[in-house]
Amino acid sequence: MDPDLVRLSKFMSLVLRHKPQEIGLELDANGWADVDELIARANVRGVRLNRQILQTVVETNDKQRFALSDDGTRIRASQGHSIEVDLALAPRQPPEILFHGTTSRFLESIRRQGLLRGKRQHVHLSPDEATATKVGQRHGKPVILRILAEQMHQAGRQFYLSANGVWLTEHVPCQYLVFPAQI
Ligand code: HQG
Repeated sequence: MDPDLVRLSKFMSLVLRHKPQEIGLELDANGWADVDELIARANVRGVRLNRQILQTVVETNDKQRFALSDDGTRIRASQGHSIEVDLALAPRQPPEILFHGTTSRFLESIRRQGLLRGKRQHVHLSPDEATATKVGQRHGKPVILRILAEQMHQAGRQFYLSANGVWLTEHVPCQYLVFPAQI
């Protein structure tokens, strides 16, 4: 991704996932912001954004982090929020196994408490090992955990699939985690 677009993606992640108040933006209950308002408020803060650039950020984003409403007037982050929003995702049957990329310094705590959502609204799970590896690499040398998702689901725990392919759940208790053998 072009460095200017990466910078804008980070800015948009900040205001659409974590701190809309930083630019005086309001999100609705489902996490949507008005596109014209976002552009105007960004420009007041010196962030050069217009309709066309925003469209390019949405379309070229490496993880498809943002979604526009069908009529193109609203935008939201597809996942990753720390503020309370209701993405109104329908519960979905997960595949048998999902993956979570993390790093070794978190393992002791994960063994005790399972996967916690921390500041975010959900625990984020990946559909394949390659994606989980990239997620884990953000924290250090990646360690990939397997999640017995189908068993969790059968036990009544809900899963959601974000618009950009990230599986979301509230908490993964230890009994559904499989740690790599060498650790
Ligand atoms: C760890 C990126 C100690 C967890 C990615 C992770 C993802 C625990 C870290 C999205 C724990 C949280 C989210 C426990 C979990 N004790 N540590 N009990 N349970 N952890 O960044 O999943 O680029 O909040 O393993 O692609 O790494 O932002 O979550 O290492 O989809 O779009 O606590 O962020 O997307 O870290 O990543 P994060 P994550 P974006």
